Amino acid sequence: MSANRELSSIFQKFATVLEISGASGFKINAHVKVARVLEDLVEDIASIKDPEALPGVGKSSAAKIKEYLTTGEIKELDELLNSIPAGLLDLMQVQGLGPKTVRRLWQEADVVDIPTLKAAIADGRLESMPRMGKKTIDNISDSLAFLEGASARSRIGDAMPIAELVVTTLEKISGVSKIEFAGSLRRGKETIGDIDILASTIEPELLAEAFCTLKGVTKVLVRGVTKCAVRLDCGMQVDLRIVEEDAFGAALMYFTGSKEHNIMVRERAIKQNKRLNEYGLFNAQEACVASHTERAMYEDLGLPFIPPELREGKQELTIEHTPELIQLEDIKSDLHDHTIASDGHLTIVALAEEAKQRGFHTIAVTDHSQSSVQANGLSPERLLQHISDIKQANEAVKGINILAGSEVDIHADGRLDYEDELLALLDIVVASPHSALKQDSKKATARLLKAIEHPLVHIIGHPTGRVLGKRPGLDPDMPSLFAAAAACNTALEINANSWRLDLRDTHVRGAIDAGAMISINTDAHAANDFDQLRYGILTARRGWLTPDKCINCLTFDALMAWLARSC
Ligand code: DGT
Ligand code: CA
Ligand code: CA
Ligand code: ZN
Repeated sequence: MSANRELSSIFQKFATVLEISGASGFKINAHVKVARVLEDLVEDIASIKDPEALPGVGKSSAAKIKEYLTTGEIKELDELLNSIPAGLLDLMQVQGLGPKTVRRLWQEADVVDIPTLKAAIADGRLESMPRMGKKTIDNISDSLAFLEGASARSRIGDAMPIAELVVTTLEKISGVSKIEFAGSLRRGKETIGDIDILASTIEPELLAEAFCTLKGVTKVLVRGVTKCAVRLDCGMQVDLRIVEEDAFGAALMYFTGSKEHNIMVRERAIKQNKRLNEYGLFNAQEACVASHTERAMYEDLGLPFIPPELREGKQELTIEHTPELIQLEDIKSDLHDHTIASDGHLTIVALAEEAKQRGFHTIAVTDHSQSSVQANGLSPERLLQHISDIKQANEAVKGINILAGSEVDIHADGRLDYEDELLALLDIVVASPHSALKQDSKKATARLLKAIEHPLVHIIGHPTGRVLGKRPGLDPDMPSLFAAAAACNTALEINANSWRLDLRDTHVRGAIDAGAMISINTDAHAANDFDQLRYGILTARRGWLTPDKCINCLTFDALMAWLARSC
């Protein structure tokens, strides 16, 4: 983490702890403001001599910044943290609990951590608190249950960079000839139980030593010359299996899984009078007929190479040819992105430059609409000004097309957050649900259908509004949405942000089977959000998406024609 971001999150935490402690609103806001300034700061804070010169940073905040940069801590924050029960901060992870409520729970119901919160719900203490309705308590219970169910697995956005770092670190160890990650991560699942790494080496002791002493290892669970397992400080477990180079393909296939896929492939081998395991594929005479590469293994079984993302034990063994699944390089545009006009961190021009660097021919500026107050959504007047600013930027920046768009809220009843006359002025309209995400399935279906059928809507953004491990989102009747999207030629988004991945893999499959078009977007609020595109691609591939069904793969002219489609 850069010093800017690290400090920004420390000031955010400072503000939270102040609020829990009952500090004045003025003091809390001052800390929130500094957190924002630091997050948006382009230069490295460590290189700034006098932080007080930054707008929004006062004398005492500047002193804290300096203290942190020189000592690595802020004494006042440490003292403050020591003055409140440590478990109160854990409560902040419960969706729907903010610092104000946490303070009330602590002061009025003796709640100090998650276990005492559960006890307080169970024994009725919460219910007896003034201004604490049954609905609020039910929401807290739901969030607690969701938090528990989700905590065992990690999001792919957290696991992937760790696995890649482990692989790039270990491939430099002397003797290592092959190393790759396998398991659910290689299959691109949205959450990962543990990271599985496979390696071949002529010096297993050396590799085991390097693995067990990797940075971040807090516990060595297994240490041997064929298998090691460690726990990292982030809580994730990493398994390493050291296999013979000759059998790398067989081992990679086995440990990539899924278990269900392995079972199906093994049954196929048995029908052919062969035996399949993690060491190879063997014929009736026990001679190894394939083990080097996965491709050779599948070929000998009479199968095309099956991309890891399809190996879920579904219909993947029925394919005759390897499908040309979508790849990162196929994406030529990003059609859902934010700027400083709403809650993004980039200007229109900076956003366009980022998109250009990534080889896109088009970027759509789709800031939030008026009802998204917390995201600084644009009033109709501001949107009109924004459209003209975007058009101006489009003239000024060469080598990329900038579309004027909006991410317009879909209200609970399906109405859109701007009048049609205003929406008609835009190049592109992404309509997304942001609020009322707990409405029942019937209402959610009607709501989304109305948006899909709206003639000015091009894309439905993050259709369910789920956030992994935090909230389940809407639960509409997906097949009827897919059918409507196909009929109206409205694209459904795969929001590539690894917190969302919405549509999810199984939805993508359903949508394209129904004939709907897909759009994969990063929903970028900052430059590095573009790096999340890969997770959207993995999700798309798990849904068997090919580039011809994705509007982000169209050429500029074809995209403009698609946007102008009548429906
Ligand atoms: P995860 O870690 O829960 O996200 O999911 P995976 O798929 O990575 O599962 P994991 O780590 O337990 O095992 C890695 C692979 O090893 C798995 O995908 C398939 C293979 N494997 C593990 N246990 C078995 C088994 O009992 N039978 C078969 N056929 N394969 C197995
Ligand atoms: Ca695994
Ligand atoms: Ca494992
Ligand atoms: Zn957005």
